[in-house]
Amino acid sequence: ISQFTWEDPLASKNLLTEEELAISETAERYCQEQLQPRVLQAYRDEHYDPKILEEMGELGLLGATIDGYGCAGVSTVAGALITRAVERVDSGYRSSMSVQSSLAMGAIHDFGSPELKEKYLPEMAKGKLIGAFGLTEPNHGSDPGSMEAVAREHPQKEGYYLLTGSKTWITNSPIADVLVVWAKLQATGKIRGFLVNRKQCPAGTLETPAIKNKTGLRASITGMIHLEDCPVPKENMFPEVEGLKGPFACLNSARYGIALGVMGALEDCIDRARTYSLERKQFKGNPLAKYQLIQKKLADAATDAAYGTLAAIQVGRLKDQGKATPEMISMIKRQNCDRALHNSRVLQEIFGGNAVSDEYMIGRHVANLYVTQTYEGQSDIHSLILGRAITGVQAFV
Ligand code: TGC
Ligand code: FAD
Repeated sequence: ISQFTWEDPLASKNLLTEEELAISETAERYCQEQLQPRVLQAYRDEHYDPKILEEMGELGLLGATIDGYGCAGVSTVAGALITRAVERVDSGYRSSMSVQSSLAMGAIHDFGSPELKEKYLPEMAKGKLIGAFGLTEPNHGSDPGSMEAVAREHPQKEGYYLLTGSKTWITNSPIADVLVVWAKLQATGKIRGFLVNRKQCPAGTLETPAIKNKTGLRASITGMIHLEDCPVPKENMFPEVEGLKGPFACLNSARYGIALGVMGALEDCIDRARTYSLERKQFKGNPLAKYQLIQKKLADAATDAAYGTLAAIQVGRLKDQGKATPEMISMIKRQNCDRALHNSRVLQEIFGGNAVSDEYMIGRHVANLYVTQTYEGQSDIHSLILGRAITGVQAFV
């Protein structure tokens, strides 16, 4: 007879291959031994150590689902087990890794010319070159189709575009070597992707100031991208892809990684709340865990974590078979982020006043999970994507 395991109530491990289990263990060990001890100070100081990406690169954790170019070529589910391990420690660390792997490397891999792939992917897989992905603008977040960033033919220098515009809330931008920037080609009005190499930008044409004093995701670095007639060689424009489907193809992978990733943060909250409830005694020496209201909070959270994990594995399998639709990814991204945020907030109550101390770790997850529910499509935007698919009626405008 099988035993119920509170850490994995619906035995999701049974759905994983030997290779996936091994990758997950490697990632979990690295995260618990190397990242967990430094996250509290990093979050307090709002400091991101770029060496983390090099450490991840050495373990083969970056761009892990990409085949070739020094990447591991693992399954979609295995890639997301890595994000779950990282997010168990902190969503900010996962964010930095997701942008490197799914958004920057993913864009170059899916849409770059063979030369761009050879030139950038191997160094990015090692974490020696850091990537960023600039889609959101100060005036256009949920509606990136209205972006103002523009690329025009260089009037004097043949073979170059001049990029002008601003992007905001861009993970990794202050430390990025390689910035994937989406802008409208002036000649056609169509959105195109450009690889901006910081080293190739003349002084004053590219600025990437950090956004400081964040209330969440403080262990990652976030900034803006200001481009002022920045010359970019034409071969750095992604040759084939045009329109929003370029950035959204990359977002499908990143959103998928978040869907399983946030289950890691929620599981860490469950673990910590369970331990606390067994140790803390109130009323006649009883542990909090003895009280039914406390048990219900843990039961609700464990149920949502287990359901969310199974759903993510199912969509990951379909993705590898080419059968996952963007709506499926919207569904699991929305549901898992919403449930992780809601449950972490409820579990926070178990800690009483101690939840207010950052040393109990729970408040950091709650603050981070607000961000996960907001970026890569705020949950209500995913509701509208699903609503459109269900009714056939567009509700955005
Ligand atoms: P719509 O008409 O829906 O679509 C325009 C074109 O794009 C195609 N498309 C997709 N293709 C592939 N995958 C998807 N998920 C796609 N979604 C749309 C679509 O087929 C169409 O193609 P075509 O050939 O007909 O031109 O466009 P819309 O302007 O009505 O879009 C509305 C909406 C709400 C769906 C969309 O704009 C949206 O999802 N908004 C949310 C914005 C967002 O997610 N931003 C993310 C910024 S990056 C980020 O947050 C990184 S944080 C990373 C970290 O730190 O971890
Ligand atoms: P808005 O679009 O102004 O939306 C505000 C609110 O209005 C939301 O609740 C939204 O759901 C709602 N709303 C908007 N339109 C509608 C509608 N039609 N119907 C109903 N409700 C609506 N972007 C990048 O490109 N790259 C990154 O690396 C990146 N990293 C980020 C890191 C952090 C820490 C944060 C906070 C954000 C990051 N983002 C990044 C930006 C993120 O993707 C956007 O914040 C997000 O897409 C929402 O856009 P917005 O903030 O402009 O909100």
